[in-house]
Amino acid sequence: MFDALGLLVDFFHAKGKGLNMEDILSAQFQELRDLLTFHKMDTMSLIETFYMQMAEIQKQQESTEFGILNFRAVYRYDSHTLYVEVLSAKDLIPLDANGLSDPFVLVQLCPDHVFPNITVQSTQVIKKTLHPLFEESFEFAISPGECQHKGATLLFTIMDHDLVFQNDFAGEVYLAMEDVPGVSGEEVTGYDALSIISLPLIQPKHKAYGALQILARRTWDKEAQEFVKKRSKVEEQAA
Ligand SMILES: [Ca+2]
Repeated sequence: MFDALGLLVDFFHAKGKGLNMEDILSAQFQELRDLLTFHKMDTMSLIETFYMQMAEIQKQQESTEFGILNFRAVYRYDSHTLYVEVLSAKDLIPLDANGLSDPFVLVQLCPDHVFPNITVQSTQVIKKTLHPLFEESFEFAISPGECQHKGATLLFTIMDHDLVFQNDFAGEVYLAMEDVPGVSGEEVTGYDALSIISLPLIQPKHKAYGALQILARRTWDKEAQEFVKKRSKVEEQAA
């Protein structure tokens, strides 16, 4: 008798050289379980999940396809202040006809509902380079509770400034606040002694599976739609 399932199992198994059957089933099960969990979540939790997923995707990226951002970040419990120093970037993608870009970096704390009073800050524009040196410092007054909130994320958006046309998107860098030195309450030595964090830029094609798609389906929910619209704008700028 023709045994389709048996063939399929053999195919994936590849006589022990291929994928483990347990892995195949558990990956599918995991996906389904995530989907069911997401459906039950309220919109705020889904937005928090989106940032957690992006920070996780960021951690898996080793490629430098869109360049690298170098920065320092530290949270000080004594002053309830997050200090961020945007140092430099290298190997950014050229977004101008001259084969260069005019990069600047937006520094932002996400999600908005966790940091409602924090405005987006920006570096200066560095003209005509793919290896900009920014060396600019920013401070954010936030509580330890906000830092430890589910999904709390430090987000850098690297843009190419354009005088005539809309600014172009060069990439994003996500860092979960829980990974910022000092957030867990540990002693942090002098600011200058802090090591530089170097992370590759990612683009929206590194899409978070799940949370964003489910938010998009909530057409009746104003907050979900606003969030999806904001993310769509980033995707358009990246196109
Ligand atoms: Ca430009």
